[in-house]
Amino acid sequence: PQTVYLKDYTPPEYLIDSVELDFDLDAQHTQVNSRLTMRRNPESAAAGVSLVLTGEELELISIQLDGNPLTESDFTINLETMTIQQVPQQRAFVISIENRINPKANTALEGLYLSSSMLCTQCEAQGFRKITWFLDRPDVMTRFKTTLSADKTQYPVLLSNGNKIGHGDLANNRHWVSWEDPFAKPCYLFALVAGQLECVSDSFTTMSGREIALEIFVEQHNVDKCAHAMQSLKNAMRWDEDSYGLEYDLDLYMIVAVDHFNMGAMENKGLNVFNTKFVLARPDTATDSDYEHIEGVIGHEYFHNWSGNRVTCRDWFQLSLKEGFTVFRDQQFTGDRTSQAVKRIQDVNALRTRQFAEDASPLAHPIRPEAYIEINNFYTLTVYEKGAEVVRMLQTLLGAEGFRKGCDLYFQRHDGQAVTCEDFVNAMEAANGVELSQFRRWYSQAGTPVLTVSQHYDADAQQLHLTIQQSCPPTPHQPDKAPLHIPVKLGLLAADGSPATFVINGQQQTDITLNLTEAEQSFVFDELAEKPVLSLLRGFSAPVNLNMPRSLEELAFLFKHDSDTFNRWEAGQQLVVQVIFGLIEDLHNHLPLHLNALVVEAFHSLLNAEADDLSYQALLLTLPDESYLAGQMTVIDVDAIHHAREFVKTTLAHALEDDFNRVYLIHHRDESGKFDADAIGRRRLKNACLSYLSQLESSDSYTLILAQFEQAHNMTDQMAALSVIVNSQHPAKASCLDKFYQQWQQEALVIDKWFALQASSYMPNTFATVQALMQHPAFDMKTPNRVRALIGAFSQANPVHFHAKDGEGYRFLADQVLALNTLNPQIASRMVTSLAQWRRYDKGRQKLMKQQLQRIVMTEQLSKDVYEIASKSLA
Ligand code: HT7
Ligand code: ZN
Repeated sequence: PQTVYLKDYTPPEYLIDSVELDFDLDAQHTQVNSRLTMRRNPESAAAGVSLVLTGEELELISIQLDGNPLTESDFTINLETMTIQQVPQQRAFVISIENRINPKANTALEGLYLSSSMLCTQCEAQGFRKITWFLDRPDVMTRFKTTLSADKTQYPVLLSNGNKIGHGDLANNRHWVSWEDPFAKPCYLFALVAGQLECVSDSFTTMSGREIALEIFVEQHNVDKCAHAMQSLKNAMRWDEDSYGLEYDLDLYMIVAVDHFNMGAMENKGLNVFNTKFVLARPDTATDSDYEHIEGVIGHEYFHNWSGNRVTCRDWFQLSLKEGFTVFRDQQFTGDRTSQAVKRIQDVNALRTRQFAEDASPLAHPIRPEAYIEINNFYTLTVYEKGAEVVRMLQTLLGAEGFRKGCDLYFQRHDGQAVTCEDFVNAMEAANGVELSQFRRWYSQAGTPVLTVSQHYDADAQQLHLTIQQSCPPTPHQPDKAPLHIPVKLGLLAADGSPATFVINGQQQTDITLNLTEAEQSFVFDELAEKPVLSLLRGFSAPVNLNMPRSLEELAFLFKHDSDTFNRWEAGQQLVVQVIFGLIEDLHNHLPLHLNALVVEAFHSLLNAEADDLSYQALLLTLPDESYLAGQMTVIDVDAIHHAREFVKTTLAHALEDDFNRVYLIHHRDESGKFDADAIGRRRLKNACLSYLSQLESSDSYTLILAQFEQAHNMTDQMAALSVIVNSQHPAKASCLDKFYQQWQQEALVIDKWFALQASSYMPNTFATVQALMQHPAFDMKTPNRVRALIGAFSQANPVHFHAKDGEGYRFLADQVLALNTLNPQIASRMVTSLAQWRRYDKGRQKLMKQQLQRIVMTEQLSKDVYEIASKSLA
């Protein structure tokens, strides 16, 4: 397969000023008629007179140039393109094409496809070329007029981008609807939807007083699960006006929820298409976290209207320009709507566990990659989540006001354009009169930097000396790294836990952002009468690893006193991490395990402290994930990690049983249907306690858990109980699982939870359960949510069983990847990434994982998607 390089970018040779698309829709035989008004791009330096359009898996019916039919000698078609030998160079011309496609045969869910009984499209990144021949690249922006015709009974609702400009009836029970989008857009933002859909409507009045119609389209049985999505949309629209001064531009905003979707949602202009998972919610079917994710994803897609649609990407290497920025915006939004402290911890936790692993793997790449085989493989944690961290660092460096000025200038300069990450940084510089040349390295350099910190307190001089060295491990094609511009926020604590005042650069302060720009830098903090405790990298001000020796006492002190909510949580995590690694060493040396009393004491005082943010309190009580712990080990030992972590949890449960019971009972009440921060926080804290109590495996704890399962009227409590039951020897396990299935078998999203819970269980026999679930009538390889729930949960959220010593987990995954390869390459390649970390395991597992990767790579007719991930993993 061919590699595409950023360095080879050239402007398009031709432009498409407008396109008229006519779809004669049918599940198996859809005819597409397109009329492209084109001209040569005056900015192109290329000399040729031929026109190359992209198109894949299309059946040509006819083609004309300026109304004259072309014959076979006028053009050539291959697997990916159509080349028309000669087109006018000095004037506009019209290409008219008729072609046929088969949506039902499209299991890759890219282009036009069938989801349940509705037709829908997914065009990002390069799906439009599976609809018709076009210039399928984001820097070709076109005005679209689309007419859809279809059977009136099967497809009563016909939607596309922009405004509805006409409709009517046709013979044979067919009808038509025309849509026009007044904004020029790249074809990746094109969408159409046709089906038997119900519409939930509302409206929003913008800051300038315009009334926008809001419409959510779902299948009839889901109408009662749209209220939260609608409210989320209105919250997002208001938030973007208040926070960025950005107003919606069309008169209509539509969202359609579909069962079959490769990702979370898609920001098509005026017609978002969503995975049902990020729209549908009712208190009894969706958890509190589902509610928060829905609001976050609705916000994310809405925010793309400016950061992505009005200002889009020049080429796909610039993907983080829209994705990193939009993730940053949705993180701010969710933080404002819920708790900034909790949101930041959740985001950093995900980043450190998953993106840091990607950055340390053979798949590491900069947030602006330089080469790809299949662009769909670059919708990564690095481009999205690390990309958002880079935008956050810009905000930290420029201050909230400076950052906003930079955003205003960016939108003003580039409205209606397809631009680059460089343009974004340029706007930040110009608006603030600063120079960010070194900062730009974050866009081109892969890998997670390491900050090695040493400190020395000079009592005589009343000074703290701090030295920070930065380095970055090599990543593929980047053996040597240059120093980055890293903002490091810090504060100091006095012995009584209060903020310590210090003097730096002649100024008295209690916190500061240091600018690291060199490989090694030293800082002196004056006027410190006593030795302070350092709280470094507050708010996780940069996506780096810290290498800073700390005593358990110091961590326990910060866990109690740090005023920075992120670092307080972080101190608790590092305290437990150090203890767990001590236990892992004991396990390796066959020594008996003991839990350090400091940990028990820290958790005891936490459980007895007053708290106003209960969700934050629940996070403070949660032990680091096994996958986070794995990321900290040179050679990952999944069994020892699991054993040591369980030992800590069980010992805490025994030592603090009364505290866990008391806090559980204080917060246990039926508040189903209440989604304010207090009610959510109470559920989170109570369920954190329940999880500890379940470790006791006592008849009292079994009774408590079963009662919660049976009496729950909301999915958060029901799932929390079922989850601990599934991960225990609870005698009612089989009957609870069965009851849950019977209760929810009509709700696909709840059944996904049922699959995922069983696939991620630590209990023995899980692999056999997973194999049996593959044969379950409700399992379907063509439904990505189901595949993620079963195969994804097993391979990504069940380290102990996926990494079983005999390699059965790896073999199973490779079998499924190969089955998915032909059905849905995007989903198949996502599944391969679990094998990419093979070098991090012991020799025996390395060999077994590598064998499966090799087996995948050697398979004939491998998709580009799977080939790229598997071959790069082996490199
Ligand atoms: N911008 C959207 C990306 C997306 C996507 C990419 C490849 C294949 C399928 C896809 N569905 C959606 C989603 C987003 O980031 O908002
Ligand atoms: Zn996005």
